[in-house]
Amino acid sequence: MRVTSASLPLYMIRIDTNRNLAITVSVLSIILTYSAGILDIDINVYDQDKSMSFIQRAAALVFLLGSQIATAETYTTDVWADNWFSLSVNGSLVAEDSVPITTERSFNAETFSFTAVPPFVLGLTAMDFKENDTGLEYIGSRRQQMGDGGVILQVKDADGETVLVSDQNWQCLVIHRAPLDKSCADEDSPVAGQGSCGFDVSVAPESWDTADFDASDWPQATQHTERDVSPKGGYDRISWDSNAKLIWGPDLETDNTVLCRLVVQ
Ligand SMILES: [Ca+2]
Ligand SMILES: [Ca+2]
Repeated sequence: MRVTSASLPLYMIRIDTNRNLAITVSVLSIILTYSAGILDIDINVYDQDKSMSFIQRAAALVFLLGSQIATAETYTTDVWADNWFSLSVNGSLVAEDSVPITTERSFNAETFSFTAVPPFVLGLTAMDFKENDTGLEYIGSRRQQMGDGGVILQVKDADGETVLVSDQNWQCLVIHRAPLDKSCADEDSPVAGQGSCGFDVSVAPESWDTADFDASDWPQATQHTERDVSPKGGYDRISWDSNAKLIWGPDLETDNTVLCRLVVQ
């Protein structure tokens, strides 16, 4: 095509229109894919033989997103932890304790909201503070001790109804246990891995907080009494549902990091 001065503006408009359309389609597909990721929608499940055109896939994704957004619920959650927690939904982090675990006496309650479409998986990571792999704190001082943990959670729907709580229906896997012999706490110079100060540490299993993970061999959570945990620092600020229980691994003192999981139908 011979571009004359008269046809140039029209030509440029056409290029711009095509480019804008391409940019719009690209941006739209990024937003759709991102939204689908948040809502855990995989369009490939519906287009396994990849026979749909781009437009058909985009239209199907819009439809699926619309139906999912229509059923998405907003949940308000209260958590109190000794000493630290994080919470994920289907493997995506939704909240993290705002007080670092290294803060002395980091006992605090947190209230936050998340949006999810049932069924979904809640993954609660909870940690008791320890100075090192002895599992002890205040090492070398007169207060040298094992320290103890405990976490409680309740979730309310948009109407303010409590829809789930922490209790023995959760499953909790201990991934940091120390010391293996409690007499370690009485040693003058406790060293991790020596004498009574053995430890049992493992990494969090891959995708442990997603629906595909098989947690059938995980133990149930252990419920602990208020008397045993003696919760403080923000615990009384929350009006806890009577069914919400303090949970942890079996041992409040030597179980230092626990992964707790619940499938919400
Ligand atoms: Ca503690
Ligand atoms: Ca401990």
